Parts: sequence; C-alpha cells; structure tokens
Amino acid sequence: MISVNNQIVLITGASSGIGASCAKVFAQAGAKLILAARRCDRLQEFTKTLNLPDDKIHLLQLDVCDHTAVESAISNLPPDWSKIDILINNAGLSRGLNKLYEGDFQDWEEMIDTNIKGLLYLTRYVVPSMVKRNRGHIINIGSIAGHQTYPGGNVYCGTKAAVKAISEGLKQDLLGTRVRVSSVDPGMVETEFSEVRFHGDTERAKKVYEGLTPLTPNDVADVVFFCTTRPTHVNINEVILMPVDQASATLVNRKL
Ligand code: NDP
Ligand code: 8X3
Repeated sequence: MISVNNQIVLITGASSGIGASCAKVFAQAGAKLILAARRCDRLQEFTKTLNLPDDKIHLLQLDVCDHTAVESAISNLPPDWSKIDILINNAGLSRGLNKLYEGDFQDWEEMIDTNIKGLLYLTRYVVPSMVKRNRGHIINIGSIAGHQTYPGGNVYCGTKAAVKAISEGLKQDLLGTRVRVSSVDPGMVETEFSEVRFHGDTERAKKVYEGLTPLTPNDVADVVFFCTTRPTHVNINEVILMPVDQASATLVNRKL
C-alpha cells in the first residue's frame, strides 16, 4: 500500500454524500484536501468537522458546469496547492425519473452538464499537469447505472455510461505515462442523491432505501481509497460495488 500523506487530493461535490466521505477518509490518511462544491456554507460547516490545520485544506466554491470558472479555479490555485496528485470527479446528480418521451429539458441539461461536461472540464484542466509530472490518479465516480439502464433512468444512465466510456478513453490516452485512472461504480448509496433526484421530495426519497440496507458513502470512500493506495504499477480500472441487498440496477431485496 502506498501512502497518500501530504498528497494533494481534489474532490468535487465534497459538500455531501460520497464526496464528503472521501474527504474524511483522505483527511485521516494525512492528505491535503482541495474541496469543491457550489454550496460554500455547507462546505465550510463540513470542513470544521475535519479539524484540519489551514495548510491541509483549501476550499473552492465551484460549479463544475461552468467551464470558465473551472479553468479559473484550477489555474489560480496557490502554488502550494497547484500540483494535484489525485482528482476525484465525484460531483454529479440525477434529476427526475420520467419516461424519456416525457422528460424535462432542464433536468436533462443539468445531468449532462454536471455528470459529463463538468467531469470533462475538471479532467481537461487538471490532468495536463499530472502528465507533465508523470504522476497522478483520476477517480471517476460512475454508477451501476452506467452498466445497466433501468426504467425512467434513461438520461441519467446515459451520463453514467458516458463516464464509463470517458474513463476507458482516458486510460488509453494516458498509456505511456504513470498517471492512473479508475472508475468507481456504486449501486444504491444512501445520500442526498434521491432527494435531489426527486427535487426535494424527502418522503419519496426515503422510500428508495426502505426495507433494505443500502451502501453508505463511507463504503464507497473506502473503495476509492483502496484504488489510490495500490502500488504505483497497479491500476484498478473499474470497481462495481453494491449492497448485499441489491443484485442489479432493478433487483433488490426489500423487506417491508
Ligand atoms: P449527494 O447529492 O449527496 O452529493 C452530490 C454532490 O455533488 C454534492 O456535494 C453537490 O454539492 C455536488 N454537486 C452537484 N452538482 C454540482 C455542480 N454543478 N458543481 C459542483 N458540485 C456539484 O449525492 P452522492 O454523494 O450520492 O453523489 C455523488 C456521486 O455519486 C454522483 O456522481 C452520483 O451520480 C454518484 N452515485 C451515487 C449513487 C447513489 O446511490 N447515491 C450511486 C452511484 C453513483 P453542491 O450541491 O453543494 O454543489
Ligand atoms: C445511482 C444509482 O441505481 O439509483 O447512480 O441510478 S441508481
């Protein structure tokens, strides 16, 4: 196992769920964290719980969909923070569960802009420096939804299938460098994900996890950490992890 002590880890979507858990796990291992999200107040509150000295934490209020903002955030990092070792492309969301032919254009734009274009922007601005230094690791948070499509999942599943293809493409394009790429693809994880999907309908969101034991965001963060701490000649390409209570995107064991 290699150490991430003092490595610079940029996590998008660190104000909640899987991103916040990744921040905790890497903080405990001594990494220096750049945490990004749109909700700066949430990020600041969360950061207090990490109890890190100032030289171990740098916050970015960032909408990953904003191409110019991503460019500016990365190119204006203070010199001590500019050499990113690990990029965790986690920011993402689902919106709605409508049939495709009844879909909402704004929901589509949001998912495509965040899950695909946002991930691409971060990758485009962070990876060149990794290639130059011949070191680094990109972790893309994909999903079981990128492997299996489910009713109403249409566009969200499409974005996660794109993440899968982008991770594979990036791995090929990085061949000949020491830069690593992993896609970590979870099944059901209880976070704010379903609340966001159902536009704040908490009752409907709760039902998604009712009667089964979902993954926790920490379970996913552990796998991300595992990928980054393998010996430097090892690349974990893809991990699919699911709750024991889930057998496929749609087949779950629910005791109600
Ligand atoms: P949460 O809703 O709990 O967290 C999503 C995070 O993404 C938040 O921190 C949010 O921060 C951030 N985010 C969303 N849009 C943007 C944006 N435009 N710019 C910057 N940050 C953004 O959900 P999860 O933790 O579950 O989701 C994390 C990732 O995991 C997503 O990519 C999701 O698709 C994936 N995933 C989730 C699964 C699940 O069952 N929960 C399963 C498989 C994959 P803020 O709103 O402050 O910007
Ligand atoms: C989140 C998992 O199955 O709800 O990516 O789409 S699922």
